Amino acid sequence: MSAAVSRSVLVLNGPNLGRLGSRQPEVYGSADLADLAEALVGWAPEGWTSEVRQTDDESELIAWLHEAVDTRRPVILNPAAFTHYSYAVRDAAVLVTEAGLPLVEVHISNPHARESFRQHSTISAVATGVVAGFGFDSYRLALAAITG
Ligand code: DHK
Repeated sequence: MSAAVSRSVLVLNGPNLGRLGSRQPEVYGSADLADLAEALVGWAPEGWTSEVRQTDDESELIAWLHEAVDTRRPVILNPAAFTHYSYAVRDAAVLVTEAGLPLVEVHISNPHARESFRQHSTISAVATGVVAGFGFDSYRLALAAITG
């Protein structure tokens, strides 16, 4: 039997998401990651917490996924552009789900309604589930799926 799953959710965000608030607001909205972290506090059920992180660095994102495995934390992952080409992030995501931990892939926009290069995800096939196209509500829905 595997160890218990933590109630502290890692909310990991990939490249350029540190620019939320000013980056293409017509696509990504005008709220930033601090607003997301605050919203997640309100969305978390009693006894659950979340921690929002962002990096433009693929190796740092992979290290955080390894950390999730080692500390048995569920993951909400917006891999941003890494979604579309990173086999290294995919391989790290597999470690999370194969450890019996939920990993929900999220996107603020709906990549399927955008450029063709965004319509392939290396992550989706190894994620527990995917939520896309609902703005920051994509994260709310992912949190609801994890906290059940
Ligand atoms: C964010 C990005 O930065 C893009 O590279 C993805 C995703 C879509 C989002 O909608 O959150 O294509």
